[in-house]
Amino acid sequence: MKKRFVSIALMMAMSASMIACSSNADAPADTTAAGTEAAADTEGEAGEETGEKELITVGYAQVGAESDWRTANTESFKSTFTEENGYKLIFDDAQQKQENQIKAIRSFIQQDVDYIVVAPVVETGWETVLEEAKEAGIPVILSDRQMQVSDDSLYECWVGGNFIKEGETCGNWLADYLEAQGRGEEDINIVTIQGTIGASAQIGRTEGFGNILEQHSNWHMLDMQSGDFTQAKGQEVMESFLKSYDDIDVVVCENDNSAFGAIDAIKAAGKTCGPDGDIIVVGFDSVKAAFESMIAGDMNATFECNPLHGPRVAEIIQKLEAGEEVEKIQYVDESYFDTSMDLETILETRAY
Ligand code: GYE
Repeated sequence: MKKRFVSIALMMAMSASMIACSSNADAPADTTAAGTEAAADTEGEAGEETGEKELITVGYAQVGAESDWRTANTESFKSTFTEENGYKLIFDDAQQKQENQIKAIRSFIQQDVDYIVVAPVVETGWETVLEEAKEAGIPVILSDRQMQVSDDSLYECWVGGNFIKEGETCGNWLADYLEAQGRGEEDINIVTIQGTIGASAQIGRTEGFGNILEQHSNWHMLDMQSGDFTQAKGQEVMESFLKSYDDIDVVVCENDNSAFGAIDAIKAAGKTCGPDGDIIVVGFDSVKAAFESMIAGDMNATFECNPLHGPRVAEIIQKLEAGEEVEKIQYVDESYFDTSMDLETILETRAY
């Protein structure tokens, strides 16, 4: 396995030096030669092992199974990285614990996988294990959430949602919605059920919404607490908010599943929510169940975050296999949905 990586690294170094030497007529021919050599190496190795085309082994260190978004993300990887498509996937569910993810990455290194993909639970604390992967010559691709590392050559690239933008879209939506209701100047009491503290999706959404909050002196953030991106914790946090504050106008839930928990808590407390209710409920992700909740009149809006990263990561791996450059940071386009839209029709073709 490592032999193949060395060949690819060599190819990349060769093509980089060819680019540096400026364009000349020999360059394409040289590239082909290097490519053929690498391909021959790979085939030779595979022939010895299986007699068939060698599968690319990918270890995926997944966060957990905390939300509908996560389930869709896992499914996207499992249906993309199949043997039919030329891969062997080693999947690990870390149950939302960084220590489990670090263990999984170490085990991928031991198994000498070709690529390690990580959806990091939180942003910090990864340097050591990434250095171990680098020493072993295994490229690391980040997907979904980001990592803060002092040396960003420790990973190849990252693909995921723009969480700050999602938070800002949510804030701007709320401003327009209140304005349209003639509540633009009213004092608005807001609570936030945050995601897992330290996760990119929490950090970005809190920051993005905060950027818009700052522009509205009549908006008051009463409290922010983590619901860990789960329905059960979302419900617990909302129950405690409702006990502490009797005039909540808006609950910002940093994912749809925590919004579902919040809605249960609101109803259990004898209050109402949604477009005709006491409390405005917004979430992030735009999973199918959020459409159902909006159609039922419980939720007001959901800000999209696309979980279908399997094919995106496969494309990155194919580019790396071909010795091509990949963009370091790759954002996915996202939208939002609210009850002013034809949600039934959108739901019919919704992929997650
Ligand atoms: O919003 C949430 C999940 O990191 C974008 O993680 C992801 C978030 C997503 O648990 O539902």
